[in-house]
Amino acid sequence: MTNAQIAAAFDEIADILEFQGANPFRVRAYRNASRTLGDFGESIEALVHEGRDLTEIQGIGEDLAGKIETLVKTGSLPQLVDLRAQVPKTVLALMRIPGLGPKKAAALYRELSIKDLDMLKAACEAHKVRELKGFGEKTEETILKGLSLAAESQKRIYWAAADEYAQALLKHMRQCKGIEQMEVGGSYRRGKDTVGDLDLLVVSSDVAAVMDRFGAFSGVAEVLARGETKMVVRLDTGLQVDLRVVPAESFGAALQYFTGSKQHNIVLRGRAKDRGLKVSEWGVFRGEKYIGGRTEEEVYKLLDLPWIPPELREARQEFEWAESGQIPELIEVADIQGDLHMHTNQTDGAATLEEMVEAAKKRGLKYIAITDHSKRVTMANGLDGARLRRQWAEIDKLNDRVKGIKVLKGVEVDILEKGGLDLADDVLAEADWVVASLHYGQNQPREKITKRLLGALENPHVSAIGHPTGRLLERRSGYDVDLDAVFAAAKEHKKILELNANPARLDLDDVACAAAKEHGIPIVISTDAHSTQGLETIRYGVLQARRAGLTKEDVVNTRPWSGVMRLIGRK
Ligand code: DGT
Ligand code: CA
Ligand code: CA
Ligand code: ZN
Repeated sequence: MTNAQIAAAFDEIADILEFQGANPFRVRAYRNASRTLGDFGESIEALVHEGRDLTEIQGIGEDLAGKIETLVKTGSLPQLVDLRAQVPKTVLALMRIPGLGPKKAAALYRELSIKDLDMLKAACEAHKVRELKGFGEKTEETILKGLSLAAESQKRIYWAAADEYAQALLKHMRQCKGIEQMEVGGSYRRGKDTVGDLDLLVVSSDVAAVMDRFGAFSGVAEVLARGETKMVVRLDTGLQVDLRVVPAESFGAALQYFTGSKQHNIVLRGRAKDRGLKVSEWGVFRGEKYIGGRTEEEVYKLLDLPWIPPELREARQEFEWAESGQIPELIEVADIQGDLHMHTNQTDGAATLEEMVEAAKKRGLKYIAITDHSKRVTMANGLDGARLRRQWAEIDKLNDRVKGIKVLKGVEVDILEKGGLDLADDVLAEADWVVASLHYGQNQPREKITKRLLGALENPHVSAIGHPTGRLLERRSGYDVDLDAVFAAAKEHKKILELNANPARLDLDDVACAAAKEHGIPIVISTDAHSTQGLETIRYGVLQARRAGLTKEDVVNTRPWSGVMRLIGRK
């Protein structure tokens, strides 16, 4: 059982409890557990099998630890089975519609007896939904959009979850003798934020052995097809995995082809045609004659191109860059020197200030900013000016004591529904680093949301905007915001925009990050960690930054803190 699966179980418990109107703090405990487990760096299954004490994980008490053990050992959780039985399955699907969530789904079920997606669509189209308290015309539109989003993006998983499966699968396959080369291609290799299925490529002289081993991977629910070179399985979580066994002289060509993207491949085939060549998953050919394809480099070289990093293969600018020898030197995790967005147990984080600092230091970070929530975020026990100043006093003391890392006095200040910030300017003026984020009133019209963000960008104390579009992958599209106006204001007021590395956010996304770069706006990649494990999510952010074509220079937290300070005009 993967960490993602365990996290999903707790998330589902939270959803159903919230749907039933349970105590919000109980709901929150399951949500936090889900996040902690999802971010956790080691295999929880392995910890259970080693008999380790799970309460050592931050935010996991006796009760949750017991549930995790049951889940890992038996594959299911009685509490979740019970809860599921209390709510019709089709109603559970309602909650998953982007823009809905458990609370709204409960209202629809209670007030309009809406029990499934078809009824929901009909009710929206008949304008019945807008008459409910707390709903409006805008909500109806959001739900309809959400319905089509859900239909087209069925069962895509976060890249982070795909990575867990991919690594487990590779580990499993390495036990198979005779495998000469192996790689997972597809959207996974391109680092796309969500992944539809995994595409595994193998070179081996013993195809049958490879396929047998593949079919024995844990969690394979069904073998959908097994042919001479291709095999397809479906895991019990619904994820599909395609396997292709190819000859060594085709490995580069097959890896190139099955890495995609489809659009990138179409351009590549066009280039081949222009040169009187043909490229397929089997190699590069002149007429019937094979002329190469053992490595990807060879494929690209035969088409007069340098090798192109997989993250860039989306038929955006990569061919232009490749032709002119200007493929950006993409940022790497090792370039990151600081992390400027994280929470402690003063608000909704699981770890203490000291634990976060210790963990960051262990990761080799040179500086971090503690950015707990401000008071508007009541559910997270957000800080008012007085509590914040007390935390900052503690940070001062900590900096005297702890060597090798600088801890910055920060805050994630809420951008209020009515506009303006949640903390007074005289408080913000004392901070080293201020992230301004919007958490409430996300359904406001475009003009209003944009105005709120522009207001935050105008505030002289704000350093950066956190998760600027508010999207949650597969859950809700971002709020309606004029990003061009945000870019223009960020440029004018010399502000930084965040690429939130949380695998469910990745916000700004790759396309928006590339646009920000065009506008000359620096990006900060931040984990928004809510536990010490959360600090590890930085790699998901870096991967998205690579897809945006960002280099070390484009990302502010690759610089020493003094360099960041200069950029935000602080002394
Ligand atoms: P996914 O799985 O939906 O997240 O996205 P991909 O990109 O992994 O797509 P997938 O698994 O359907 O196919 C893997 C790669 O194989 C894809 O990126 C490009 C290549 N491919 C698949 N079908 C076609 C096709 O019809 N034409 C071309 N040119 N390439 C294809
Ligand atoms: Ca795929
Ligand atoms: Ca596939
Ligand atoms: Zn945050």
